Amino acid sequence: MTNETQAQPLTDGFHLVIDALKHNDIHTIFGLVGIPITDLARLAQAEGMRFIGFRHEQHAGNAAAISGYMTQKPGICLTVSAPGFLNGLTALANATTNCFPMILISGSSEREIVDLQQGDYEEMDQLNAAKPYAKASYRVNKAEDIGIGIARAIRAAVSGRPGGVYLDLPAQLLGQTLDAAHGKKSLVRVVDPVPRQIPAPDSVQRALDLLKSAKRPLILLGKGAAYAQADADIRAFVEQSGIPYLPMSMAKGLLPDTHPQSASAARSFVLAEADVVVLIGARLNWLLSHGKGKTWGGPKQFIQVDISPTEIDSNVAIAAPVIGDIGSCVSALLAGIKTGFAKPGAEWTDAIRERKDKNLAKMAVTLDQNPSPMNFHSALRAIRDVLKAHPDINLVNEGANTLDYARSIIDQYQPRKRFDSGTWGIMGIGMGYAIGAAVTSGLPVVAIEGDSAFGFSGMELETICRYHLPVTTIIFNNNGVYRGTDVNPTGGKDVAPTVFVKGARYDKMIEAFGGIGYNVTTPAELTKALTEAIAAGKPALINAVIDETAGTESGRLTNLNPQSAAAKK
Ligand code: ADP
Ligand code: TZD
Repeated sequence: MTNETQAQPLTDGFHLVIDALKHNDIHTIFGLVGIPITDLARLAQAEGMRFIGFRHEQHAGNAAAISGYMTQKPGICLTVSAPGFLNGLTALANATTNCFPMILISGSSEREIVDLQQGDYEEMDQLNAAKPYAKASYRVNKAEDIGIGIARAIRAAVSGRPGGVYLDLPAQLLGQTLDAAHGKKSLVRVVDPVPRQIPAPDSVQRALDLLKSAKRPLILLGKGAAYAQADADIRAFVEQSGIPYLPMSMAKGLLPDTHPQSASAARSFVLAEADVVVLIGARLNWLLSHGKGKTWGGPKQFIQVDISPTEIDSNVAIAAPVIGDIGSCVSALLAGIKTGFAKPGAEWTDAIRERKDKNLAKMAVTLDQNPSPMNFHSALRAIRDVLKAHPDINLVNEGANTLDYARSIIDQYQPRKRFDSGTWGIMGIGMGYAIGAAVTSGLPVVAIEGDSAFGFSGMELETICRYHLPVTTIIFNNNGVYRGTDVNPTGGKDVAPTVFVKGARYDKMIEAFGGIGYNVTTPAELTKALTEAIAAGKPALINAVIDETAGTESGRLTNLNPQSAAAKK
């Protein structure tokens, strides 16, 4: 582009956005086009970036978020204004809640019309709508500020506690021109976006002193620990301390689930009995019963390793906070135990082993059964056995019963390979996470989905087929939300609120887009279909017919239903 009068080469807002992203080694955009960002997407592709186009912005946002979690680089989601932005906002809020770094970039209407509420096409005050749900929100008004705007967004997303950042780009900004040399100079490459944050030595000493006094210590690994990519030191800390550990669902695989120190199969026992618990990148939120009550049994003291100082004492008093990045904190704790640490006594570790053996033996009996129709357990046994041979496969998992059972039955062997409903227990992450994981890793994905959970993002099967992604989706089809047997008490013609079309054939959905569909009713058929689908490396969907009476209402969260909670009082 040139300026006619001065014959100076020009650039514009479109080019500067692309240049700024590339300048920071960001080469993929997940999004959905329309006014005013279609040309931005076209240009990104023309300039060598990958643009993955979705059917709904929420799933593009989820793909960006999971990509951020996998790489420590913010995933980018690009949407149109108002409704497109709002669809993406769900994913941005979910990313912030889960501490995943992503940037939602949305085109917006002109300020002068929005601010006077004069009724523009898809008019909305997006910046203010984003603020409560994002870690940070910015608007760029001048093309020469695009470089600094993208730099701020990147730094805000990944530094400290990661989260979702909103970047508002008004339509007229994209068309603004600028002298090309000036434009080039305005780009900013973010230096050290994820700086190490070294813990204070006295905080490390306090934690070590407490740990050394423990009789029944326990390490609890959360997805912050997986995110931190400090895998070797975390493993060394666990192994050299000899302390039993529990992984939260997305921390599974940080150490292989088959590790002898894993206390997963004795979860209730260790949570109740431990006297000192080391939380590493895990919050004491609802997923951990807020650190109190029956789950946690007798008195205990906590050591909490986290990058966010305000996380400390959020639910219960923390005796020894260690604030810093997990890599630096764990390496300091590891150095501390190397200079002298007595491994936990046999009384504690033997008691855990006994519980584990008992629970695993009980589970083995359940898993070995072959009921007809197939139930959650027999189907998951089949999947578990196939996945054993593919330790590097990415696993996506959502649903209620489908989530709860798969989490405990399917072993993970490598870090950052399990992506699930996370902190909110949200349904709808399935196909977005699957696409994000496949695109980011270049490795196969298996998504284990409740039939209800799948419905939230099912249309993205077309996206999976369009980009030829090696994603196998397995639907646990039990004809409804939780199960398929509820009846309408009035005898009226509407089915019960939890019930779907009986005998639905989800496998036919993927066939519509050229993918491979399987309909299976036995574990043997499921084994065959999954083995074949993984080997083919092509989009596939397995409709696994599950006993419609097998599920429990709300999976394992029955206590959160108001009626059952009230009944307990
Ligand atoms: P889970 O759901 O697995 O229990 P959470 O999402 O509740 O895990 O907790 C993750 C925690 O990890 C958050 O409190 C977050 O601040 C922290 N965190 C994330 N990344 C890092 C990091 N690099 N260093 C230290 N803490 C981190
Ligand atoms: N909407 C959103 C966005 N998130 C939610 N968690 C829910 C609704 C409520 N919900 C659950 O918590 S689990 C679930 C819903 C609708 C679906 C359970 O049914 P399923 O799984 O078929 O996916 P199972 O295995 O049959 O229980």
